[in-house]
Amino acid sequence: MTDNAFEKSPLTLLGLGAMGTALARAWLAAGHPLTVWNRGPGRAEPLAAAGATVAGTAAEAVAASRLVVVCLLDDASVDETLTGIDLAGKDLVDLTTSTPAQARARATWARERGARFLDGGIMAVPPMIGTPGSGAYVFYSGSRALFDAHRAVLAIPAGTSYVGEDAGFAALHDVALLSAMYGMFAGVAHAFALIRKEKIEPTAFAPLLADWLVAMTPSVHATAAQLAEGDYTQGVVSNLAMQVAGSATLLRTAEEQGVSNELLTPYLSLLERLLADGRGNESTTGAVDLLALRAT
Ligand code: FVH
Repeated sequence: MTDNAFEKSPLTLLGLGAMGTALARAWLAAGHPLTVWNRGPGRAEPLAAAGATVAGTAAEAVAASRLVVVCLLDDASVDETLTGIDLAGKDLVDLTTSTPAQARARATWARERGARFLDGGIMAVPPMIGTPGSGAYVFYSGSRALFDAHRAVLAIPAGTSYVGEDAGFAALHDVALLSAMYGMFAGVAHAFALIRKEKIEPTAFAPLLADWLVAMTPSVHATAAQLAEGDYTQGVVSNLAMQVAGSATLLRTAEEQGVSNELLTPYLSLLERLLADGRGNESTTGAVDLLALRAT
């Protein structure tokens, strides 16, 4: 299935929440015939006015197109919506946030019903969808054939990044990036808490903090290189022994400022364990292995 200047490929979208509506608007704006369905009433009307065909049931919506995109609240709602619907011959793209295991199970479930399956992890918020230059993209994993067949239409709302045939990989990449983001949010919360009671304007402090975080991002690549080499002493600038010694100042400053250390201590205690293990000349990369060991 390919796009050309005269005939845009049709598709179906199930789920018209904030994200589903943004996706729908992007496809409609690009001229793709779009059939939509939403569980509750009201959300489809503005899209009908923009040219969408509104299906009365999920089954009707699925029957309308070969390419069926699902963007619902969670995997349970996908199950509730699609159970009992004929999916034979369909290309099912699930943009609902799920865990890797849920995505793999959904891929098997779809294959058993005669459908090709692609899972997606959306790296964007709704206003970024269909907005050129916003940086929005979607991780995809699962059927490479499905991805190749519909690549052009999938690329309309956001960029695409195919990360492998393993249907769980899109969710895994999505969650890994989101988890790192929450680590950053935690650090930002701690930093603002430290200055909270002082005569320091948060808005004056913000650019200093943002610039510092940007300056530190090359450490992501340094960590990756050390993990790939298996040598955590390679290119170390600030070794673990120095960092653990310095962390006492971080903890004490928080106490002086009346700030809880509850966000900081879990990470610092991993570094202390590495130091106790005689790894003071390494970088902080060993924390990755401590976390991964804990999970097994
Ligand atoms: N919005 C965001 O910022 C994030 C960005 C990253 C990706 N997420 C994920 O996208 C999925 C959809 O998110 P959303 O923003 O569209 O979510 P809502 O606005 O809350 O809409 C939820 C839709 O799901 C429908 N729904 C809920 N439960 C059921 C069910 N049991 N059966 C059928 N449909 C169901 C709901 O329908 P209704 O309440 O209007 O009837 C909405 O269409 C999500 O996985 C995010 O994690 C968004």
